[in-house]
Amino acid sequence: MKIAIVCYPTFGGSGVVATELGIALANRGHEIHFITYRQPVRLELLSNKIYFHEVHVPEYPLFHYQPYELALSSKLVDTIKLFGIELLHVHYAIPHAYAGYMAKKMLEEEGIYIPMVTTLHGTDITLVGKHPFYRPAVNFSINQSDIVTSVSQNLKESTLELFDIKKDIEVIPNFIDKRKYSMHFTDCQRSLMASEDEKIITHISNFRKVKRIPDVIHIFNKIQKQLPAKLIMVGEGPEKEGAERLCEELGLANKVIFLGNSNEIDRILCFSDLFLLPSETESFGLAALEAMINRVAVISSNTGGIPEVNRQGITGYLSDVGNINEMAENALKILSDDQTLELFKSNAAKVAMDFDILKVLPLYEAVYEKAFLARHESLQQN
Ligand code: GMT
Repeated sequence: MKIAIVCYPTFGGSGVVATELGIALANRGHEIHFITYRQPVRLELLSNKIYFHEVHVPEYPLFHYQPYELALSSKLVDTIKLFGIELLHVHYAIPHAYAGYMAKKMLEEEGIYIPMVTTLHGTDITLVGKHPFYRPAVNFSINQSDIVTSVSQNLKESTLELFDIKKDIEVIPNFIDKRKYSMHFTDCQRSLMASEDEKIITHISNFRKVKRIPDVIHIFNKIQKQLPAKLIMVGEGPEKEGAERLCEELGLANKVIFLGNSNEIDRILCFSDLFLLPSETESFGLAALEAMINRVAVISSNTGGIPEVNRQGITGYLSDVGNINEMAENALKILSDDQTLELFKSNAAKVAMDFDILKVLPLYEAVYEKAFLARHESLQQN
């Protein structure tokens, strides 16, 4: 099938999922067209089945806000016509489902009917989308999608609670491709980051408020008082500067390493023992799953869709948001004895395999097939 994928090209989870999905679909023989404002960070264009089409938004001084949705929907119309694209898959409702709907309508005027699948990722619903300024448009474009999917059961329930949705929402969880990780290297080079007796604790995110970065630091502070440890902080975002300051204040500067954004998170996770994800909310927690497949135990909050990924007492522990004392205690339970740590690490890798791409990809393919057939049936009826 010829499929256009619209996503954010940045380091956020939704863009990563969309990109990895596109690459995997191309490996299965589909022709994939990524349409976004920059080449997605995890996309390497070394396949004749993968195309990237950049959306340009020319600056015009009259506009206080440059109209990205308009440029995106025009680009969709042109690309869909030029390449004979058969299905549109938009990741993240804002503004992608809205722009996709406009493109569909413009194409219909020309007798081209294209089904649209919308995948909800989390903040498009729970943080941004529900705001009264956006809600009517988000509600409308979700209902206008031919098929709607969400990345967790919890996100499906939140969407039904927060919006007036008339469509069924299919849950298709996020996924990982173990083969990608195990192919790269065998030597984790742990010694680059810590001495032999130190445990390595990692956090990866876009450093926004919702990630509760100060909690990460405070949990680590409590852990390192009990056993030698290093904290590796990966990512960039508005909370990073404050986090660096907090580390200084707590006297942790030489125990916390800020690495910035990285394309090598598998390399970092490879030498990590524990992953911290104390988020305020998280529709799924892809970063935790990526940690787990790399044999890293997870200490997280019990919010949103995280319990669908991190299993209490098996792959790690979950606590109420903000309960940093319990999170630190649980971290110490896992870290203080090698046998226990090894058990949690191997459990994490085992449970992560429930989300293997080979299990999840056919679910998306089935959805595409369904959307395609439904579109054709409705055309025949009219
Ligand atoms: O919060 C982020 O890290 C970015 C955000 C995004 O939209 O890219 O992530 C959301 O989508 C990810 C992929 O489906 C999920 O794993 C994250 O849990 C979700 N973030 C939130 O719900 C806060």
